[in-house]
Amino acid sequence: MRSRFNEDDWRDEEEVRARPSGAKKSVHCRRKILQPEEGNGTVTELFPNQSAVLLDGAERPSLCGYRMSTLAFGAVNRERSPVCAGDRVRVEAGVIVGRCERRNQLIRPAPNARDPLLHVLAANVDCLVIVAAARDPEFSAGIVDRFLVAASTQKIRQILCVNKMDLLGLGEARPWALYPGVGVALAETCACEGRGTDRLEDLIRGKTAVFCGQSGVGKTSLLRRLLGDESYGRTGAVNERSGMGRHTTSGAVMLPGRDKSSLIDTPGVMNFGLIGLKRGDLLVHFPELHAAAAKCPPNCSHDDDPSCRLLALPRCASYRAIRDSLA
Ligand SMILES: Nc1nc2c(ncn2[C@@H]2O[C@H](COP(=O)(O)OP(=O)(O)OP(=O)(O)O)[C@@H](O)[C@H]2O)c(=O)[nH]1
Ligand SMILES: [Mg+2]
Ligand SMILES: [Zn+2]
Repeated sequence: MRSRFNEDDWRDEEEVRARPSGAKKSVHCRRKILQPEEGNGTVTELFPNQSAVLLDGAERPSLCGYRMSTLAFGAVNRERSPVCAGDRVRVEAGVIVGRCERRNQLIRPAPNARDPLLHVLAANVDCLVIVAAARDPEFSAGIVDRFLVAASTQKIRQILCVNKMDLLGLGEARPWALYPGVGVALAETCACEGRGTDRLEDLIRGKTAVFCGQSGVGKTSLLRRLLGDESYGRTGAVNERSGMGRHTTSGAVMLPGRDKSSLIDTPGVMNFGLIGLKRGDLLVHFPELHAAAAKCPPNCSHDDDPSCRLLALPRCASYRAIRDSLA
């Protein structure tokens, strides 16, 4: 799938950020991205015209509005909301007056072509837990690899969690078994019975971890286990909106985990935008392919040359599909 965002979206934002302050006096000149040390709280969840912010040292998040005259938003970038889960912000008298520079961010492609705005799902995370299901929905290496590339480009530690292991029969193939060999930590879990979640807990101890993946793979169910909170994400047996016995997460939410970890639950997504990533810069995010390419014939395009060293490697098809989707 082709990402709708091109490099120009990214560059526009960079340019505005880089504009020396005072260069052009306008109504927007008070709007700037703050330095990390200017923040005094972390955004945990978004609501219409408000965000929940956990102020440093506070026990619980509080709802805060926005001071649009000082928030770097709208004229300065093209984001759908002024802040996102995980953002460090400056709060004064219960109002968010500024947002701090992000150390990383995960941007979701816009759901439709008419929406020109960026949707930042989460920011400032230590690890991305890509949740997939062994079955129901079927495991898709293509989706996992896109998430892995997104994490790698943002220098976020990659963890793959394959959930619903109870649905896999004994001796059945595990196409995800290759990932530990390419530097991705792997946990195999069954959120229903709580199997394998100890390993996952070890991997994210003390970290800010964002849980992403397709809808229905079990992200919220895993968080319920990791939080030790049976009620998290449940609205009772029947979903009040759909009338079905199912509850889908509608927006990102950051929750305090055990051992000083912070866990971010997100709605099911198929993809992250690989914004600003050029075709020629993709290979390095597939470390085993990158290493193999050193032995390819000179100027190998990694396409049809039978002596291409990538051909025999399991993630070659994934690499090519992502490469061909990039501008
Ligand atoms: N068999 C089995 N079912 C599971 C497991 N984990 C979760 N489920 C079921 O899968 C369904 C979806 O689980 P959720 O935790 O809501 O999935 P999600 O990834 O949060 O979904 P979205 O919020 O829509 O993105 C629910 O019916 C769960 O009971 C598991 O380990 N095994
Ligand atoms: Mg969910
Ligand atoms: Zn090659």
